[in-house]
Amino acid sequence: MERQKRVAAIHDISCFGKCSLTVALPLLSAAGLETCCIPTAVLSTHTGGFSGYTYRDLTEDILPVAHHWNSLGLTFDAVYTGFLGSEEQTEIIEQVTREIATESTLIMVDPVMGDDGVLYPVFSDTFPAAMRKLCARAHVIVPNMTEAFLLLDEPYHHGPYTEAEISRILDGLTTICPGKIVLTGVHFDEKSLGAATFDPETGAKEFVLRDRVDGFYHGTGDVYAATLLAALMHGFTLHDAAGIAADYTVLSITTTKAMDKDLRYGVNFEYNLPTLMRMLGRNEG
Ligand code: PXL
Repeated sequence: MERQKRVAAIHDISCFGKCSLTVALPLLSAAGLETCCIPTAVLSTHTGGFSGYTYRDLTEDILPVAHHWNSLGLTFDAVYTGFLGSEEQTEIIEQVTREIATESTLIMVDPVMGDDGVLYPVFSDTFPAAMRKLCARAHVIVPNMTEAFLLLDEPYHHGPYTEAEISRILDGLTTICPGKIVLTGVHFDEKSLGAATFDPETGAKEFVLRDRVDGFYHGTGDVYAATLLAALMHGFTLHDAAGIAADYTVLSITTTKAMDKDLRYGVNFEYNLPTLMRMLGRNEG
């Protein structure tokens, strides 16, 4: 049997609303990966559309977890970071990667900061600059359009975008992250939506577009990023992994749309997990 790959997911736990760790862990497990986690904060719900949520910042707990793992000699095939509980955590996560990542560890940073041109309310205006530094240590970053503009310190605009603009944004992001880039929320018209990828190894800029499903479905960025990582861990190329992530995200959205439920409650990514396993080639037996 092949060696099982081990991933450390570093995100918040939103106890209700399906995003961050409650999405990443089950998706990565379904992909056959050993999943470990460092929670960055605990919230009663995510911040997207709920009011009155609880918020416990776990900044102080992060490094002790990494020290302990280090003392146990644990190694990781990937470290995957998402929503961070405080600005200080961006530096702490850099230290964590120094402790638990080896030369062969893939560091994937989803620079979770905002949506629809708006910084999430828990972050201050200085957060994007701090996130920029963390992206410099990543082998893969997965910003959405809002996060890309924040990282580039440029004013957001809604799209549709042109190929030339997306290409320019990818070029800008290469000055922030030396690794692979998967830019989500890319669209050239109102009918489609997808991602643009840049692979510094080949220099290729490619697009992965799918039919747009109307509506704002919460947590889809996390479904996309976790599935992307799962596919990369299974050896798919960046472009193919971006395609699998797009297909699985669309599937989760269309399943949710058919259920007609409160969109703040997250997408039904669970229903199609057997399909994800097949997409990743885990359908034998
Ligand atoms: O899905 C990104 C995310 C993660 N964690 C928290 C959030 C959000 C988006 O709103 O609020 C707490």
